[in-house]
Amino acid sequence: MLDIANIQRTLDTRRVGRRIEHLESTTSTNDAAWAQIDLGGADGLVVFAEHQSAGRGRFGRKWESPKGASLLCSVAIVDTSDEISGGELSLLSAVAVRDAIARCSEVVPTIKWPNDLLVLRRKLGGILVESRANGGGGRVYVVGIGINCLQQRGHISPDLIDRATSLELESKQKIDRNELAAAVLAELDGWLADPGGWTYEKLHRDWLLRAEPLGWRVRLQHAGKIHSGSVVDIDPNAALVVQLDEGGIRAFNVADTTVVPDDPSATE
Ligand code: BT5
Repeated sequence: MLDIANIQRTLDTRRVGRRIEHLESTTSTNDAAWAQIDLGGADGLVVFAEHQSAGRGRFGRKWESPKGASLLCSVAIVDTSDEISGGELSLLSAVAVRDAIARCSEVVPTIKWPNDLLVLRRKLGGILVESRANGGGGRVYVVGIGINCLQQRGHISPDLIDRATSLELESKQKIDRNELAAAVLAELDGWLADPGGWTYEKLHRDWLLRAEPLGWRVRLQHAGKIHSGSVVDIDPNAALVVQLDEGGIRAFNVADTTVVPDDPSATE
């Protein structure tokens, strides 16, 4: 079990982690965060869980997590005055989680668009950003983060075994989930406590430095069609900007695009 008192003791954040909830089991930490948002006053709320019965990824995909082995967490951000865009939140979440992992372990994951954390092409973690309009103006976001921590090979389901990994499998050091949890919150807070304190240019540069190098070949499914090309940039909506083989440059949005693996054993 995570030790929330221990996490709170080491935490020196201004926004993220103002309130922390810890559940032994839930359907999804994102659901638990949305339920709190409906009650009000949830900006900066963090929900951790040891187990999810219906953990989700993008487009209704499943997120697997054997009990107690992952870091499962959702952060609520109530942005009443549009200080931050959904695209920026998506980009900074990936940068923050990648930096937290690099800070607490000898593992340095690469960001794969839109929000995967990979180690040598195997998925170590994923991030799901959900949002709604806020009744009083602006938007509300839930940033759901799943990081595989203590999984041994036997904990990973057979269809994921060749494309998923964990910190335990990638590192000789012992993994301290409390330290990682505190680092994730601190890194997120570094961006979110003062959204006016950094520019999109900085975020863009930081994301590109941590992501797969530009020029990577990609196949994307969008509006029922497959497009292939080379990645040339990321834009402020966190859309992937691709030089298409069919000609032209086009931005593909996170919300309606999936990456189609060339190799069926690769990550989605
Ligand atoms: C993601 O979706 O990668 C976002 C995952 C976010 C999970 C967190 S856990 C806390 C919070 N509460 C939730 O309910 N969700 C968030 P996507 O890009 O759609 O990737 C999903 C795909 O990753 C699946 O279809 C599998 O192929 C693969 N997958 C599932 N579980 C995995 C795991 N534990 N490790 C690596 N890959 C996994």
